[in-house]
Amino acid sequence: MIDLYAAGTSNGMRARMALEECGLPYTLHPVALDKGEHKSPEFLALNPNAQIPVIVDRDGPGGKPLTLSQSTAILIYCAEKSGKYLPKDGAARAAMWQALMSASTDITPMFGSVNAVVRAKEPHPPTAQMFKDRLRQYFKVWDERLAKQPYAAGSEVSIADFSLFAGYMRTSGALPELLEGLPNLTRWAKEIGARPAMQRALRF
Ligand SMILES: N[C@@H](CCC(=O)N[C@@H](CS)C(=O)NCC(=O)O)C(=O)O
Repeated sequence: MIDLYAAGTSNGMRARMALEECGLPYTLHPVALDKGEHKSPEFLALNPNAQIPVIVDRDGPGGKPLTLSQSTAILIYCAEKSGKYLPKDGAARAAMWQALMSASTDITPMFGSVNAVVRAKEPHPPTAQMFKDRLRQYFKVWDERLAKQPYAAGSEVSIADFSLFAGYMRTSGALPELLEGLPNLTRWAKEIGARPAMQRALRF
């Protein structure tokens, strides 16, 4: 059994998507960020960075408990543990790492940067616009890629799709204008979002 400590942010969703899609049994422990629950001594013992998500796998490698933070590390851990959503072929796997890194390290942090600037005590519109333009550009490239292939990393669903979908979902809620006029990305998002495991993962 795995314990998941998370909230409904893109990083929290990414970890829950990993568990749901990989079919690993888990218990969700919601962490109320607005109440500062991620700064409690109990939570800091799990992640001294005071950030969700965290998982504790009581049956980790070698049968020992394992505590893991970083949503993309959790995604990879669940895929390896279940043997799912990691392409076997070397070239397909390399394409998957590239897609995964783009989704996890370009999209989500850029979304976070826009939010941070917009919500700052002294908002700075030109900086916010710069980050928004960058995020839009990333999604445009994704749209072009998805015109040529059905899934984020090629012809099969992989953990890159789950990572990208987490960023897509948060953007569609907060900055929907950045996703307008991107038909291939929209087609892909409809398909990935209709997966039953994805629907369960989004219910925070
Ligand atoms: N790189 C980390 C980022 C984790 C992160 O930024 N978590 C945010 C929520 S999305 C958080 O816990 N923020 C609370 C805070 O920083 O005070 C990951 O992918 O898990």
